[in-house]
Amino acid sequence: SSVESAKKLAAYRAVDENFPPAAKVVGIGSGSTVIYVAERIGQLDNKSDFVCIPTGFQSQQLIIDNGLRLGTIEQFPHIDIAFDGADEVAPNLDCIKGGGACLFQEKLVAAAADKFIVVADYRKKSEVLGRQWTQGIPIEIVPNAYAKVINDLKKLGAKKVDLRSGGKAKAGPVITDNHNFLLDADFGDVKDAKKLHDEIKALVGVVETGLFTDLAQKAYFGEENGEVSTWT
Ligand code: DER
Repeated sequence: SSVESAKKLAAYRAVDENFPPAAKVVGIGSGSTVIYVAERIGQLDNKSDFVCIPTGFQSQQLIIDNGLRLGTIEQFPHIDIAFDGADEVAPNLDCIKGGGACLFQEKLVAAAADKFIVVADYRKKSEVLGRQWTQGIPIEIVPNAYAKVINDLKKLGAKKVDLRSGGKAKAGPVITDNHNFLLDADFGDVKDAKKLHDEIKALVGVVETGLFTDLAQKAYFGEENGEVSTWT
């Protein structure tokens, strides 16, 4: 499909243009676009020169499946470059992430990286966060705080807050790789992502938000016409 080829185009171009020859520690994100990042890095002939740090179980499996060396963030708390997908990207490179429920370790790796590159298909480009991604801002919380945090988010202005359900995959709420729950909070257009992040992060019970601000240096978008565009 044009979406899948757009993801691959963005991922391959991002790796080809940014992978440092002397890289020692590389962050690998989660989701379906980053699959192509791991695939492209797996084609490098100096694979034994660096370790890859996962952002969850799926990411860890990507590293293993592509014959890459697996490291932990405990061993390598400083990361040279990290690649990850996003659910939505604004022109200033603020992102909404967490559609895949991996936002905590994704943000930990992105924050530990000298360089953080976002790879996405054309659907993720947005004028204002919250306009293309209408499923709400993913927020990781400590499980027993969910009722309180839902109330707090509504007081902050959220129009709707859902405890993310496992759907057909699992009765009851999604449990993250960090053994927490996820809320999806709809705040409509997010004009100031940093301000909203700070307000949400301050709520007792919140572990981390899917608002990624001041983290990405560059975003690669695979376009429907087979081109790749970038925002910096
Ligand atoms: O959860 C995330 O932020 C992931 O990066 C994911 O949502 C990216 O989506 P993708 O599967 O479209 O790459």
